[in-house]
Amino acid sequence: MMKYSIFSIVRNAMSYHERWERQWRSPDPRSEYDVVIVGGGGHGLATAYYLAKNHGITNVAVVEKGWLGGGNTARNTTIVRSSYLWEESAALYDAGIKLWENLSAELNYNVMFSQRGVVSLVHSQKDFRDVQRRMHANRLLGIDVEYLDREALKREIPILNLDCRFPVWGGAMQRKAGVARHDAVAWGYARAADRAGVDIIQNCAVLGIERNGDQVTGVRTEKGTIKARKVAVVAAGNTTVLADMAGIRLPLESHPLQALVSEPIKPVLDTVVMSNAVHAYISQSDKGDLVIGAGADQYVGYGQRGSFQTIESTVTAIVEMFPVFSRVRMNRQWGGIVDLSPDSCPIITKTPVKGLYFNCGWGTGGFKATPVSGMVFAHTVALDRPHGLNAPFGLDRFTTGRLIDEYGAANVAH
Ligand code: FAD
Ligand code: PYC
Repeated sequence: MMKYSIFSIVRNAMSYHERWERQWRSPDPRSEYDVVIVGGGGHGLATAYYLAKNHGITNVAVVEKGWLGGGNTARNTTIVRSSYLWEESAALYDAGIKLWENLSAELNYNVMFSQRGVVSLVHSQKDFRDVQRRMHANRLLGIDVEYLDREALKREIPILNLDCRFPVWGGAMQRKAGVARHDAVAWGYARAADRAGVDIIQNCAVLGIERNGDQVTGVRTEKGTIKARKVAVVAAGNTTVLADMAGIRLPLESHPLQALVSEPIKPVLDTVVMSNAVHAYISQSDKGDLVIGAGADQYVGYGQRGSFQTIESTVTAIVEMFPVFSRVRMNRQWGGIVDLSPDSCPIITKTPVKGLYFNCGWGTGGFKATPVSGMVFAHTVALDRPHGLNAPFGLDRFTTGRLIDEYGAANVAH
């Protein structure tokens, strides 16, 4: 694999950039693998990478029905933070931030992780209590969240209109939080996994999960049957479709979640601003576009679109908080299908079918967890037992009642 560096850029400039290597191969599927991963989003590709890197398992295929990162991985608004309420989730997401901090160097791929801070606005006494509770819980766990009052907020974000329809009282800021480049994450993991010997098979939907009694034996795909000792499903909004194929019911609902971006403008916003109360959030990409997100559409469905009233209420809220953007034109709008679990936490688990594993339920917040999700899922699949970080996130919590309620901390997108 060609190492990316200033020297490779110069060398390739000499040949008019016509000699860059392909980043990964496109092999035909073999008849059998040790592990088949269903879903070539960030989580599936990261799982393949950590299976190879941490467990030496390289006889692996990632089977993707579309193209890499065409699911939620490249449809999301890229917020990375660890400001969750409960110990179990804060520990998981904070371990994720540590992986993000070294990811570009580790993958030799610029994932543009930018720790520009994420602020959650407070508009009422209720918001204040929620945010303070979460902030104190975070600080006890060593997570860097601080409260900014109105004056401090105005200094941080001069263009924020504090006296909008729901006046802003202040906000909780995590400075280590930020954004990353979504498709680069998928591509960086794909390139590194391919290098380790993983076969990445695109345009190949899984149509069935094959089993012999209570043992998984492989997957039936558009390109034929592929045998596997283990099948690891990481299919986000399509998870329950795959679970049905194996005769398993999972406590998930699939909802559209949408986002929109504006035309590029000069840099005016250097932090991410979220408001739980008005269900809107905004950041500015390195390219200059305003990246705007909304609350999830309340109906279930698989259409990657979303409803007009959500766009309208989101844009209204953004313009009230940032009147300076009132004449900016929006360029594109889209939806992704998110897999919402009852406690807004992921499910990273073995199943009653031996050799079959699911990693799902990340809902509106899984981009930030891509590295850590891949790392702990690879551990679960390789060793047939959870990593300490994902042990609390098994399926059994829905029968024991040990739910980890992160509905509030899941933030604006709910
Ligand atoms: P995906 O990238 O969706 O990958 C799953 C893959 O499985 C897809 O590529 C799909 O094609 C494939 N697949 C499905 N069925 C099959 C099949 N039968 N056969 C083969 N392949 C199949 N999270 C954050 O942390 N921060 C945010 O700011 C944020 N914003 C968001 C904004 C929006 C608009 C959306 C939609 C989501 C947002 N999220 C955010 C959530 C985040 O995007 C997801 O949790 C995360 O990307 C899930 O990654 P994944 O790899 O599991 O899923
Ligand atoms: O998890 O922080 C988050 C988030 C913001 C928008 C969508 N998800």
